[in-house]
Amino acid sequence: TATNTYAERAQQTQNAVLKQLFTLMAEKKSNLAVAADVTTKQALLDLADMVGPYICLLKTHIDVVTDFDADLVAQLLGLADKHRFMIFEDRKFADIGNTVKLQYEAGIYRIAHWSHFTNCHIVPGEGIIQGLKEVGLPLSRGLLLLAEMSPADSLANNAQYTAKNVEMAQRHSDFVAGFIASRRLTDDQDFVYMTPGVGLDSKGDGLGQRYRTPEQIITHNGSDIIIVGRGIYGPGKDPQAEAQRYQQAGWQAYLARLSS
Ligand code: UP6
Repeated sequence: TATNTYAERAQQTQNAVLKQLFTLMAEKKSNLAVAADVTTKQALLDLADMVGPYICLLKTHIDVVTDFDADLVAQLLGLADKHRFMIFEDRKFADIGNTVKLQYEAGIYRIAHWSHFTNCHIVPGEGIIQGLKEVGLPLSRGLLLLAEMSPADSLANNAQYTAKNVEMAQRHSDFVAGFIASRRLTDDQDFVYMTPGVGLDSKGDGLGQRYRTPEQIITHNGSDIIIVGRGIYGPGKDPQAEAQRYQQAGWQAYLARLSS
């Protein structure tokens, strides 16, 4: 699972959004993304401001915010500037190309206009990537394919399905920036790997979620970014202290990979 450093990969990639991500990962010494699954505007802004210094990426589910408005987006972008992190709306698109174009570009969320990254399932076929690309590429956005999922029994965790994701990513490498997966899937270092289902204190949540450690994911599986949600702001947690802890654990795991 040896890879070049994030800084080297920032130099090597032709993809502007990936270059920006790898560069700020190297500069902030962070491969931590926080999954900000909170349901009010203020809670989301407070969390982003608290964890901002420790993360490379803020992952949102913007449709769970009860009092969403355009000002939330403006303030989030302000925090992204202040703390230097990028934004990934975890929309998990899953419809035909024409429909996802509308969902990505329009509606009340207008995701393409503010989110650096988004993601999709390839269940509908390659048209989903083509549709999202028509909207996202002119805006210099990046797409992640859900090549695997964290629950053990996910239907995406199937060798043939996962391999199809890699093939489609290679055919659309101008727009596909990488994968949601538990491990590195190709030798091509131009793709970034992001892994959810990471936790240091818990093994699961009783609803199918499965947690693995940064060491497993980054050192041994060769993924690049750990995505942590409730491990950072769950009941009784101090989000700032936990973000710092996961940043350190993620970075140590990366250094261990480089020296192995
Ligand atoms: N997520 C997963 N597993 C996947 C894909 N995405 O957990 O395969 C997302 C969830 C959630 C976050 O939608 O936002 O990652 C995990 O949160 P948690 O750390 O609180 O479990």
